[in-house]
Amino acid sequence: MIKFVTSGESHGKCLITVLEGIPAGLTLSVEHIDQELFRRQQGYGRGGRMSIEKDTAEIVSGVRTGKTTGAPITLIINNKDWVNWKDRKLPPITMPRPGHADLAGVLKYGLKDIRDVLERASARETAARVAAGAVCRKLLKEFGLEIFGYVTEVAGITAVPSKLNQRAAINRSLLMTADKKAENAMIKEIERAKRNGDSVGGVFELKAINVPPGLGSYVSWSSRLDARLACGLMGLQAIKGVEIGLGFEAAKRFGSRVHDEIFYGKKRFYRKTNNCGGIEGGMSNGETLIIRAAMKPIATISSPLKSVDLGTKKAVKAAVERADICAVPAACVTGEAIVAFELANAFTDKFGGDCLMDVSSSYKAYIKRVRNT
Ligand code: EPS
Repeated sequence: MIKFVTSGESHGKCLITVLEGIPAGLTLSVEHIDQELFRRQQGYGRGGRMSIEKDTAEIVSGVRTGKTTGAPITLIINNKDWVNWKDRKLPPITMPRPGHADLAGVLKYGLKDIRDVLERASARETAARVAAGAVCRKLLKEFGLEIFGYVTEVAGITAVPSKLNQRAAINRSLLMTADKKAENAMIKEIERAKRNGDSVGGVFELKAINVPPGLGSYVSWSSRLDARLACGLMGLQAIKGVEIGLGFEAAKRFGSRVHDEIFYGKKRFYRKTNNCGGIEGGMSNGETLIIRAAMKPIATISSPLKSVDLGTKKAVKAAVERADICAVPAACVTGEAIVAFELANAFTDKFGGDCLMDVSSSYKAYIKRVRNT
């Protein structure tokens, strides 16, 4: 089983990830992780913080001579902005922002200053998750599994689905969407939100290819791959909905228009449709995984909403902090990392192994058996 914990605050010294359960023998370099950290920092509509930070990871344990040893891997990302914050005498924040962790956070932990909540609740933490996901991605790549995502909607502007798979165009796009016309309209909406002191959300889609059948299990609710993916993605800041395959649309149709018929050819079972998003009975079925997540607009808005002061209980306007106007592409990159983690976890559950060689022989034996079924 692979597990990880992150620690660190948005304006603290650093973010830390401790990742356990990665088999020994995996080639791992900092460049691989940094490439993903760089991707997370991109996207139209980001706030001022992204021009301060240049996220890079330091590997401080679990890797020797460029290979994992099987021991917990510790990754550190320094916050460049920390030097600007460490000696600041800041007044307490007492005006909770609707939509943020502020109010429930101070009530739950008995705190007086919202800053004690927001420092950890901030999506800055997702950098640490992307670092963990980058290692998981590297492991999955050894077996041909790849994960990629793209933005399908920003501020209600929807991209044309047929254009969305073009990976080179996605990489070039300011909003991780290959539909140029939609991208321009999305940018206009982000600009409008900026002028109005507002923020926007959106939807991103994630795909995982070359996933073998049988990851996850129907035998227990908590082993179901769809449950694990949904849990991971709902754990991402600002995510309010997750769909797999047709998702909510499936509920509207007759069964005959939903379920993917089974065919056999070239020594494998296959489907001509993929409405189930590659998961049946809580297990991967060998087709591409298709997952969508909906992100609400960023909670900090510079034309603030009504709130109540924690001390005086008088009506006030909510606090305004530096923030992004749109962070959907960053959430998409983090979503890829989350899917990588959940798949690597399900993969090592299935194929086990303390070292890559063991995982590999178990994987090959399984694929051979499945092919002969
Ligand atoms: C973020 C860093 C943060 C925010 C944002 C995400 O930096 P700062 O607070 O210094 O501007 O830009 O997080 C939020 C606004 C939030 O409320 O979660 C990052 O690195 O992605």
